[in-house]
Amino acid sequence: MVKTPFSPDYKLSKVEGLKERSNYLREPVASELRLDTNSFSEDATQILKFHGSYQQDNRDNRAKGQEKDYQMMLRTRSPGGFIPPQLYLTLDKLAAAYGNNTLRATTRQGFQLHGILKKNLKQAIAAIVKSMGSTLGACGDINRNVMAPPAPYKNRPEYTLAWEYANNIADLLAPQSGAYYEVWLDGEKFLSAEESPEVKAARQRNANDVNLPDPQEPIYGTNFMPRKFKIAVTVPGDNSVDLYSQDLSLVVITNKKGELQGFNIFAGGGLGRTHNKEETFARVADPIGFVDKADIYDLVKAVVATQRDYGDRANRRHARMKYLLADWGVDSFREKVEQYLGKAISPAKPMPAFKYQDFLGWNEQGDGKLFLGLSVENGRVKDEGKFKLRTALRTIVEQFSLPMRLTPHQNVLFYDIEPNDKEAIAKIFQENGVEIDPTAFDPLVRHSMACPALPTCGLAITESERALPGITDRMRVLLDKLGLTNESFTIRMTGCPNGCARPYMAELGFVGIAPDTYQVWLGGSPHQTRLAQVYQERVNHAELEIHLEPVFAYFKKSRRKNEKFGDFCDRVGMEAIREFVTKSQSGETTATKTRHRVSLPEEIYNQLNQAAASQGKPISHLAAEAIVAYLQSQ
Ligand code: SRM
Ligand code: SF4
Repeated sequence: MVKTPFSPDYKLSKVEGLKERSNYLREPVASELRLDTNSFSEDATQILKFHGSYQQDNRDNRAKGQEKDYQMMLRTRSPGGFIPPQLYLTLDKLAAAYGNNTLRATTRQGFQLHGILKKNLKQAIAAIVKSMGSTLGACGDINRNVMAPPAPYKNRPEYTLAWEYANNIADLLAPQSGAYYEVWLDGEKFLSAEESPEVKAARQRNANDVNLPDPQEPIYGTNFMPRKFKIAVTVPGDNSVDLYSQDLSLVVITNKKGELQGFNIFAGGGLGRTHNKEETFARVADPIGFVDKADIYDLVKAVVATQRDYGDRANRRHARMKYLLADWGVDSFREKVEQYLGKAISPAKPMPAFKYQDFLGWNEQGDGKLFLGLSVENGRVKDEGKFKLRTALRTIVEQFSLPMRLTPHQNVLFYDIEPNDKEAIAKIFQENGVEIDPTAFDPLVRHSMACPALPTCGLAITESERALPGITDRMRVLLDKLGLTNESFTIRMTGCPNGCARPYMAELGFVGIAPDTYQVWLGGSPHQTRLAQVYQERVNHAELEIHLEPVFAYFKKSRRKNEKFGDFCDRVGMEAIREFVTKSQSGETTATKTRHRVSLPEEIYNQLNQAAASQGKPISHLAAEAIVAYLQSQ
């Protein structure tokens, strides 16, 4: 039984009962899997999540009076985004045999397969496990995929340490009961790698009530966590993992010789919100302090135990750990963690400022070999017309047996590449119509992310992945029109307020709140170190330009030298932006005054058009320049 925190009449949510009765995540999944049905019951779908699968239906195929087109999504648990070559080839085969012919790199460094029928789920999961992969704990009220910077710098020990600890923490917090292997592999246990003895000992170590009296699941007990729980490990200065959005972030601290000293700790980030429910909010993590390397697993357990025992198990909308920090304050939270840890947490060690990194293009990895970071638009690995990304990745893995790291920005990185193979690899991409030079992309596309939303996500209110490419194009047209041609910023879009593509950390965020309608967020930092703010509550998809052109015009007019768009919006604030926009829409500023049409003879129009094209300017700009020059010369 879980401890019930706040009041004697504490009423557990329904999911708590399902977890408790599931016999450590076995039922009703195991029984329903044997039934000849197209779908799982609602109770089974809740437990199925812990096994790394969501029941979905293709929302494009919904028709009144007909059964939904049920299909399963599968998500890998891939600490630090590691995908060994044999696993990649298996995922690729599964996408073709059982899925929708695509793979999708996620914002937490996993791969998702969509479109798997219930009858094929067991074969699919078994194949993943037999190829050194896993889906266990990729979803559900449990520790999720542990993130780490994907860069394989072999000459920078802090990067190697981040991978090692991401892996070990994933092992430490993996479910122990064996249910997963019973359900999907008929009890056969395949492990990708032996767990480190240090991790095993840390799991069993029990001081200060940190473990539960539960021999099967000493850390989680029968009820697991109150809600999903997310951890990242990173290195000083590297914010590729979006560390402020995690429940718990650890930053590797080394000495000058590159030897591990311990970790700076951040806690209490989380982005999920519910529309019109003020009590739900996005929150950035707070710095908690520094913990010596010898205590790091105990610290992780202490934070997990704090959330396990005090997180809200009655109201799932208030159940993420960020609400404990918000309700208690950082100091009380730290004190509670210290009680479980049995010692004080030291003040944090100094660190450089965190920066956004995406590691794209060809890079040296520090041991004579190379790595290649590849931009994958919205993470979707597919073949479409002449663009054959899936074929290219498969061919490269087959020929060169390269390991892969998925990045937190839905991109793919190959590493351990022999310099002699560089040309052959580049040729495979070229033959399959895939651009690998990151500077060849519009940086707006390179730095954008969208969640899947429609048609697979059951919670989607608007389009996201299918809408964002058109919207980044429209933003580029606007910027060009205003003479901001070289400007770029992070754009992130989600089909609902849950925030799966972390839009609240972006410089420009679009969050679906009603059909075809987005909330627009501005002012996140270019390095994802602060939250954005709501600029407009509801903007129809077709009217984004009306609300954004004046903001870009204001930015152009009033930015400081080299100031980035997100920093500008944050500095001037939403009120000033809205005021400027209102004035400009009513014609009071020069930025976007009402424009008048002027007719031109066709020949002159054609000449102007050609001149505009050759100068790379919008025709209206060139015409305005010419007329202003003429009038001034009079
Ligand atoms: Fe997410 C639920 C997709 C990262 C916050 N997320 C979902 C579901 C499973 C919908 C559902 O519950 O039925 C989505 C499946 C869509 C589909 O068709 O595949 C979904 N989330 C994703 C992915 C695939 C988005 C992507 O573009 O890559 C990401 C998978 C990551 C992974 O490999 O584990 C994904 N989700 C995130 C993140 C970002 C992160 O973790 O860094 C967040 C915000 C951070 C956070 O958790 O605070 C996020 N997803 C949510 C939430 C809101 C949680 C909350 O605290 O309120 C939900 C809904 C829920 O849990 O009730 C959700
Ligand atoms: Fe689905 Fe919403 Fe997440 Fe997008 S943000 S994948 S719409 S839950």
